[in-house]
Amino acid sequence: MLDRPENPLRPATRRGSAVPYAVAGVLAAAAGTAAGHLVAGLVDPATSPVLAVGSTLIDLTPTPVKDWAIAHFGTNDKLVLLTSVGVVTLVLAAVAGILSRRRRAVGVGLIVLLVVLAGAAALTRPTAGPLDALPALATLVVGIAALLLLLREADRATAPASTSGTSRRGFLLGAGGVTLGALVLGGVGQRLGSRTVDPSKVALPTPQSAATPLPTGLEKTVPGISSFRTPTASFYRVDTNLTVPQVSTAGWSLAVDGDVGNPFTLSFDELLAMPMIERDITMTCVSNEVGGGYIGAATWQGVRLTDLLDRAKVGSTADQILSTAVDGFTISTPLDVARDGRDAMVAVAMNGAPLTDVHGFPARLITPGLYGFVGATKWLTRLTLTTYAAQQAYWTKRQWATDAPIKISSRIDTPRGLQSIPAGRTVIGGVAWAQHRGVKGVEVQVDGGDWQPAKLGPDAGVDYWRQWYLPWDATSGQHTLAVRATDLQGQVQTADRATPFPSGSSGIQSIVVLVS
Ligand SMILES: Nc1nc2c(c(=O)[nH]1)N[C@H]1C(S)=C(S)[C@@H](COP(=O)(O)O)O[C@H]1N2
Ligand SMILES: [Mo]
Repeated sequence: MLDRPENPLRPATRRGSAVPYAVAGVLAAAAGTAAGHLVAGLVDPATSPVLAVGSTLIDLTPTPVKDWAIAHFGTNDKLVLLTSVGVVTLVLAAVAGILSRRRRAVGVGLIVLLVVLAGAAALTRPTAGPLDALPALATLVVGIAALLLLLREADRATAPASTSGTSRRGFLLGAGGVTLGALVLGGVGQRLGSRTVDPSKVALPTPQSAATPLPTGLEKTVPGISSFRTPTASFYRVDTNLTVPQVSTAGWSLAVDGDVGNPFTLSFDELLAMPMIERDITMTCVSNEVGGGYIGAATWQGVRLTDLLDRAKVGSTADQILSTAVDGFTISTPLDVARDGRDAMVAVAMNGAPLTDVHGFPARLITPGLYGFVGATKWLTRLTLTTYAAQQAYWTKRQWATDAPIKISSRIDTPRGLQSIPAGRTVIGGVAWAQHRGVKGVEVQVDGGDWQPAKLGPDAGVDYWRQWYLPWDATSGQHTLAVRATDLQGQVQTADRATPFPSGSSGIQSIVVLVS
């Protein structure tokens, strides 16, 4: 279409002639982004333009929108976000290309604006340093160079005089070259940026206070029930990070400071040299909906938080422990809760192995009984004793609760909602939790009838969940199953529904099964 003879008097209305300009914009953006990705691979993978913009959007997203995204996309929310940033960028780049056809400065200006936004995003991350501007600079230089080159070829290809294929070939060659360049730069950047730390090199000390061996769970006898201990590989993951921080133990340290008489900093080896405890603890995310999957149970090993606090000699004004991760993310833990005798710890191991990168290597906080966002800081690097009035953590600034004990709840694992099962004897089973208070009993209700007591699985302490099951003679038809738990103090799981925001969901899970 490009070399079709045209009416020289009306060049601007030729159909399709905007296409090379749109392509020029898109490819220039791709090449620039790829160059930025490469430089980010050398500096810090998280400063790659699309990632930096994505992280900034996560921080800026109002809580209701974030809740909606988590509810609709679940753990795909990050992929959806990055794809959206990419698509919007490419659409804007296409527009910039088309605008450049008439007013070069406008199109180029739009691209510059996009890069400036990406640069600003990278430079306003909590831990940003001057080097974090480099990916955006690379994006700018390569993006503008590619844009100007392709615009020149687009001009030639669409010029009224271009009736031969030569000029079109020039554009295609240019476009091909820029595409290839983008692929190479992006590919190398991806390789550089995906270097990972190797937690298996850490030699774990023997804990002074070991956990009692975990009893055998019901998973062998009740098919479909959650395993009593969640394997690390299937443990839920929740954090604000688009890329998993890769923290080497070599440069890592843990500082304890703020309102303390004796501030100190520990290297990783110094932390490992302290006495350690090992405990079975079930973690839950405040974003977990009733019946949801943001819960996992593991064995954790680490240094008692109170040992660190005692060594620092906490002052009299502090009411919270503000913990900071290597990327600047912060969590507040109420000081009185951390000191009430529960097994809060700076953990270095999960299920008998060093923490994995996604779960916070080399060290993280674990606070039994509190939702993760107020007690489970991953990639931990600082514990600051301060007040809620003086400093607010990430989620506190976003109006989430400061005091957030995990609510009593229970979940049906088997049968699954809307599952079709054959009539006859079957088993209803699942898990129930009331961390730090303990589960006394679980009851199941079939078709709105009486609450029937379920049988409980083994007990691994009040901070750990309980498996439960109830044999059931299923008759043909549609049935509604519900479950509720009671804690050791006799408090029954409420039927009152609450959303995860601001202090965790409540209500009773109810599922429908089809028996034939
Ligand atoms: N650094 C950091 N730590 C964090 C978070 C985070 O976003 N960044 N999220 C918290 C939340 S909301 C939860 S529920 C737990 C989840 O821990 P997991 O991913 O190991 O299951 O980590 C907590 N620690
Ligand atoms: Mo969470």
